[in-house]
Amino acid sequence: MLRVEILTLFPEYFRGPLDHGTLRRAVAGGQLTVAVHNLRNWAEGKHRVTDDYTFGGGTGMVMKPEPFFRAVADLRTPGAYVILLSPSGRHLTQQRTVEFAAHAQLILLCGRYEGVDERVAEFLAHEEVSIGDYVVSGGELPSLVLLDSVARQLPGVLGGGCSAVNEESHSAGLLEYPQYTRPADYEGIRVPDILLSGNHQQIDSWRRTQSLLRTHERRPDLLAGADLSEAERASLSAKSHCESS
Ligand code: 9D3
Repeated sequence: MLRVEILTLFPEYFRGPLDHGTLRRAVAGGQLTVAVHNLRNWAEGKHRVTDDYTFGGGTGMVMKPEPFFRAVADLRTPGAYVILLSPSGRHLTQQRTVEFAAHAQLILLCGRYEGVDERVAEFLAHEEVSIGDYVVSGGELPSLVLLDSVARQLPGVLGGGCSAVNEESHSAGLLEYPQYTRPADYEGIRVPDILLSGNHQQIDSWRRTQSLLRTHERRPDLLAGADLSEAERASLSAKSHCESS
């Protein structure tokens, strides 16, 4: 059982995603509990202000540290792992979601405005996580991306054919091969003949080749860490020579 606390100024934002698909199933199945908390509950004063001007000058507001520190102090249990969603964090990877899923409690801190007082990152969060090199308006969507991905790793959440363990090892670190379903001919656009042949050895070989070519073309960065045979490496390396000359 994983327990997740989300700290945000927009708790209503989370209703839809938590009520559908993987996350709803994980909660209903008892593998996950999620509590969304309004950070304003830990803000002080009549107006419960959570942001302030930035020391040193500059445009935009920064989120104050105290509400985060007080909220985490109230919500943490002994196994707590605190993550600040931040554009300055290390990128989320499948490997990291597997590791996050092994904790007893995750506390996800969502920032708004131009950012969060650095002391939250340095002294409260165990780490900062980004979902990629593009700007979104706050930590809410990133925290849902992380949470959905982590929930898929919890034992018993996925069920069916493809277990979480297989999700990475299946593709051996390569992009997936193209998939098709009926009709075999849509307005003259045909599914590759080989997939209709019933020859499973040839189908497997075609799929492997498609994965390799796609990865080579779209994500060559993945090839270094992928599980390739000597022959496959040689074949792609020959291909690279042709392209560059
Ligand atoms: C990097 C842009 N910042 C300097 C101009 C300002 C800023 C914009 C948007 C600071 C924070 C945000 C809100 N984004 C997040 O909190 C965030 C995020 C993201 O924007 N992209 C990828 N991953 C993440 S995780 C949290």
